Amino acid sequence: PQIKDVPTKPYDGQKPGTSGLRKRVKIFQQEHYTENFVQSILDSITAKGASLVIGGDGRFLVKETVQTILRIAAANGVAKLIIGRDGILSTPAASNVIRKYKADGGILLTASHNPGGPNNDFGIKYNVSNGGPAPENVTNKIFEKTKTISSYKVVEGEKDLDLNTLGDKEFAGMKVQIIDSVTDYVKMLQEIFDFDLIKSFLTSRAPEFKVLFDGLHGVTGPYGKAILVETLGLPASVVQNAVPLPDFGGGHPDPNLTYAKSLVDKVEKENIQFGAASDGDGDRNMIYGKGAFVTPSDSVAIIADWADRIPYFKKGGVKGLARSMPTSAAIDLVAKKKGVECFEVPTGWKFFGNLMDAGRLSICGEESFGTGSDHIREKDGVWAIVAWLNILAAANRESPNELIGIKEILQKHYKVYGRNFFSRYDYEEVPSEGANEMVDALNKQITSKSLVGSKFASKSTGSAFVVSEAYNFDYTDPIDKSVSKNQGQVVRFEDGSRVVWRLSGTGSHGATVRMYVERYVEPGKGDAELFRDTSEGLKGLIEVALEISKLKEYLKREEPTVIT
Ligand code: VG1
Ligand code: CO
Repeated sequence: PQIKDVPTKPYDGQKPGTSGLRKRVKIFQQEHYTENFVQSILDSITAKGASLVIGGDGRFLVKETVQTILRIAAANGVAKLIIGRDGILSTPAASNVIRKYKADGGILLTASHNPGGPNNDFGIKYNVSNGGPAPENVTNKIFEKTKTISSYKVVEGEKDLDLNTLGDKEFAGMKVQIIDSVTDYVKMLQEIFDFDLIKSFLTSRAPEFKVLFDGLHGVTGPYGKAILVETLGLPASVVQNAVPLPDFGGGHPDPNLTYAKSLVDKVEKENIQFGAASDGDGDRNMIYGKGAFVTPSDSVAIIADWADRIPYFKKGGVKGLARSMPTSAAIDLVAKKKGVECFEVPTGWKFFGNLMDAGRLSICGEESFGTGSDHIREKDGVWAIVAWLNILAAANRESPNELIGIKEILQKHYKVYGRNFFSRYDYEEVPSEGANEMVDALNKQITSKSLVGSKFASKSTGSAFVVSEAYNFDYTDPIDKSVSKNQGQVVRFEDGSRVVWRLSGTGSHGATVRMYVERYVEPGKGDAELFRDTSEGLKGLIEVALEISKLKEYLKREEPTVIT
């Protein structure tokens, strides 16, 4: 094959964010833009002789980018590419394939839950050999390379490779294996969960206990079908929006109450006890049954609490638990009761990997609809959904005289542990200037210690909050001691409530401000307090949070874009 050095110039702004490089498709389509980034990845690892996994969420530009990667990888002496059929692998499936095939890493083509299509977003993310997102020392190296790149290598005169037929092939002297996107993943889940128990529960309770899965036209449709229909024997109608589309059918493939409305409406209308959805690349999940929404912070705490009903944890035990900093402390309470370690890491799944590799972390989650465990090194939407089915099946086996649904599990949990009311307000695509000024002002209040001891009262509820602590969250990785600074501003109050502000690291343009509010209610407060509506339970605290940050003035926004 003919290898050519193509001269190029650096592009600004190729810094990987919370989860890879995410930009508008049009940006990636600029001459040499994608090539520069791919070459910079290969220059940051030992590309020669490496085996890499390639797959994406099926969005617009994935197939073309796989062909680009084939040409650049072959020219750089990569030994083997393992590619999902048609270039498709969900993010968790890719993490599994990297681990199972002992690959050196993987390039994942996804912008996750961001909309797709020619006028929307694309993304490229590098994962390392443990199957997890590259840690900051690697992403920093990639970014440095993008700033000085002057040429990239490419093979010329090769036809596009057929990505649709499975099996071993060759491309310009490099080995290529096209694998089924779903098979290995389903096998993995079968080793983790009690599928016999789930199946017998769903079959015996079929008319009253209905299930609905919504793929939101992202990558998980075929995975959902393989599990729910082919493995668990449910009718094909339990899976909707299951065909992956390059533009996700024009939707926003993010499983929350706003964007997964197709699921929420049907669950309510048809009295469905178990509804679930996943995002564009399959790593997020939402659990939603008739009249019962599970916040992701509660979800991970409940999975941890019931873990011994899941064969994988029954066998291996639960070594430790963890959450990202803005996630509610519901899981901390479970860790305390079980007597296991609990870690608080910065936002982004890459921070869990070291703890898992060191054998100190089994189950973890983020408030952003991310839940997972050490079975792989990414959050895993379909895993979380099957975990819930496994827990519900076990709970019903233990109480055969009543039907236990999501609501009953939640209420039982609150009665034992109390409830961490939690909500996130997102202000999307606000002017960066205003966002930065708001953060600076918060930092000033933190350094001057002016907040501590101050009392803020809500005008509408009359409840008062006294600040006990205010700080900027820094993290030192307990395993490799690497330090990540400025991960968000935190204000804590004497009653245990907390507010956090952060700038998003996944947006494709403009700034996005996230404000997270949490208020804990003890189990002894009684059902009326514990089972309140989230927005009611948090009303006073949200007013106080807006007052402390002067958010409306800085961002010039009255209302958030999305509330989760
Ligand atoms: C967001 C979430 C974060 C998550 C990240 C990637 O990041 O807040 O918890 O890990 O998305 O998820 P940010 O920086 O925008 O707040 V995914 O499903 O987009 O890979
Ligand atoms: Co995602």
